[in-house]
Amino acid sequence: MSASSDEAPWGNTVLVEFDEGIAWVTLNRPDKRNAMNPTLNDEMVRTLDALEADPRCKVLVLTGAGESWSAGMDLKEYFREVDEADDPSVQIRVRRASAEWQWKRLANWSKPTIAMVNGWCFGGAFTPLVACDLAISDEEAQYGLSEINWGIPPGGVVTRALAATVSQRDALYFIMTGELFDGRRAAEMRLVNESVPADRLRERTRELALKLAATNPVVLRAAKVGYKVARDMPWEQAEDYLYAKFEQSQFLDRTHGREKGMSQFLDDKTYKPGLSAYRD
Ligand code: ACO
Ligand code: V55
Repeated sequence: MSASSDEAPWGNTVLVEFDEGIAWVTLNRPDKRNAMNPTLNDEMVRTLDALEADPRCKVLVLTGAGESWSAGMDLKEYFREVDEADDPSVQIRVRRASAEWQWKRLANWSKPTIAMVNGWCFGGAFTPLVACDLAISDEEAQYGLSEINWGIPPGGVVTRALAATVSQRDALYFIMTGELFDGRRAAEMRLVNESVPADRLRERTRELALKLAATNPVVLRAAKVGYKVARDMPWEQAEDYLYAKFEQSQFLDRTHGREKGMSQFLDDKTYKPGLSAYRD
């Protein structure tokens, strides 16, 4: 594993390690339980932009340093200090950086993304959680839509993200009570794909990440972006758009995976997807 270099665009609040095509991106304010302050938000914007162009990153895993994934928005630096500044332009700038990485860039990122939830996940942290394509949680991780306890309704797109993943019953229950729930419950309500014991978290996430890292990146991008964009479209438009994606990926795939796959099955008879779907 190679650690971040000195000239890296990420700074102290974000760590990046490269490992066989996986970029392990760690929110790194463990003393503040990885609460997201304006500095971290700025560094995450730069990190995502840098990794998008970095061939060492084929898949991104987002995790947290220490015992927390993220304690949500930094109550002091993101809320109180911005209120005290009493300057709309500060609020606009700070909110923009937050949205830019937590969902605008992350949700439509060109490479696969996995949230590896290793501990606390509160409030604003639900946005990057849902923006990641897939999520694996520690069974014991604790989740909370704690806003109600702070005298604020969930803001940003927290509630919108929740509506894209869990049922209305679960969403409203946890939004309105602020009660905590664990990783098992998060998996049950499909907020995350699965939950595993803490000692298996990294291994299971790595296994999934390596599978994605070995998949044709052009086709993977068309498939995931296609899903995310088409799910909000009328059917007629979705069909036309998905065919456009279909042809676009054929055009962009310099490895000609589609033609090769068909030829291996139809002509050479060397490949049966049902038996060896992920072989070259
Ligand atoms: N914003 C700012 N600082 C935070 C945050 C936060 N969201 N979460 C933790 N911290 C800071 C604490 O103030 C403390 O700082 P200090 O050492 O300078 O006093 C430090 O992180 C450690 O926090 P503790 O509470 O001492 O850690 P503990 O392990 O006992 O508890 C826990 C961790 C449960 C995460 C607790 O800190 C907590 O409840 N945090 C708030 C979580 C929350 O509700 N976030 C949602 C905010 S609203 C939103 O995101 C929109
Ligand atoms: C929240 C998150 C925000 C915000 C206001 O509920 C509230 C959390 C990510 O931005 O601007």
